[in-house]
Amino acid sequence: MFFNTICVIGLGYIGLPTAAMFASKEKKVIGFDINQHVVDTVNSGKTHIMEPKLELMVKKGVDKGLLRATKSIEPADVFLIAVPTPLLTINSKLSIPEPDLTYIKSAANSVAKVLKKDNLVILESTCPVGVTEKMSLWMSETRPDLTFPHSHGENSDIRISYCPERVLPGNLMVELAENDRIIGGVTNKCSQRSIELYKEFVKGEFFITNPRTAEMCKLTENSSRDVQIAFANELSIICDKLDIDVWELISLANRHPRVDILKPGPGVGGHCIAVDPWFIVSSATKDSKLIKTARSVNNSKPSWVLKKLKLKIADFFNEYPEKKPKDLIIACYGLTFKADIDDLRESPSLEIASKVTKLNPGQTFVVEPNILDLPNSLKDLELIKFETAIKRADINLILVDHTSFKKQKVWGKYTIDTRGITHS
Ligand code: SAJ
Repeated sequence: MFFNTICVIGLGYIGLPTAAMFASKEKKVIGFDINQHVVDTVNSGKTHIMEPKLELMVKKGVDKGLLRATKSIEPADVFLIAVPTPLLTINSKLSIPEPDLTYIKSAANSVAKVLKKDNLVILESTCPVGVTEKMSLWMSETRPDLTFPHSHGENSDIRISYCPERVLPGNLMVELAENDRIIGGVTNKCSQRSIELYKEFVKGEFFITNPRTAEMCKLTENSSRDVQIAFANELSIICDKLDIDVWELISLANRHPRVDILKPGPGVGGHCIAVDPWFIVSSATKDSKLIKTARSVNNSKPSWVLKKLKLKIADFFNEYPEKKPKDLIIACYGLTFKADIDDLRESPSLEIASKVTKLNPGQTFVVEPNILDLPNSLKDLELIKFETAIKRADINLILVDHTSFKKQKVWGKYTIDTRGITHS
């Protein structure tokens, strides 16, 4: 075995579970994060992320002295980079959001400073095509005393690979072990080393390719899902116009042996599907028409939901003319970007809920069982319990299909169900 110590850079949704998984296999793991709160939380055997089975695994690793978090990158045998790649603000000329590689660049630079001959560096962060090769170049500039695979091939001192994760939040610890992995080594030896490492806990198959294909593979998987969700969202708008129940329609169409339509919703959130397609669009703008259109279909869904809400409010006052606008109570059910998680990143429900308060002259309630406090952008709203909201609200707006919401059988006439839970 060529490795004893693994340094995981970035203890977020991918880095922390991966670090905990290696520790569960008796490996020594150093977890690096720039955030002091994250470092302290992990070192106390707790987690800052809600994910089934994660906290127990972190606690075991910390208690056994195998997992330790730190704010400085230390020498190791393997460096696994799992830092965020957000989008920069809109590029004014093209209106295409550009990827922000600052975190990857800074991680590469810090890792380079402590590199030793025979180290393996794996990039797991989602990135535009070509970044792994660039990372090898950036590191070689910081460490001219070492050789790197982009220039020295199989004889290089350092091995570098791109190995994207494909785990689903909510089922992360299971998928981390069971999913197949794409291994994009800069050379074959880089790939072989990476497989040797992941074999510690991955039960799925390994598929070797080059870094560019591996990078594009990750982007393709998420863009494919985005395009399919856009189709479902477009159908929901068309069906509404044609007075057809979209949920019934999809379930009937899906009885065809080769049709499998996804579910419409209030829009697409999370830090992957709502972001990654832009990495393709920004690299090949003219040729990514469908991918770009899917993004705009999904991005426009929150406005459509708000239009439906305005119509519902008008219907409500037609039926109850004695009610005053300031007495209207609207309840929004769910803020997370999907069901049964606590993650609010890029959630369309956040945008919708904040706009509901602006168009509602009365009170707006929010029900979100998976968070304790509302984010700053929603401080004007009131976070309340489901039972109170369902009793008091005049209009219900269902934004997330949390399991607990599905237990409610009667929602009332003035309900907008963006997730189809009242139809199941
Ligand atoms: N959504 C719909 N309708 C659907 C399915 C999803 O509106 O039928 C919405 C969800 O509500 C959510 C968004 O799409 O707002 C994304 O949710 P998701 O469950 O499709 O995906 P994520 O973001 O939780 O995880 C995705 C996964 N990618 C694919 O399924 C191709 C996961 O495997 C990746 O590892 C992850 O992105 C990532 O980290 O890239």
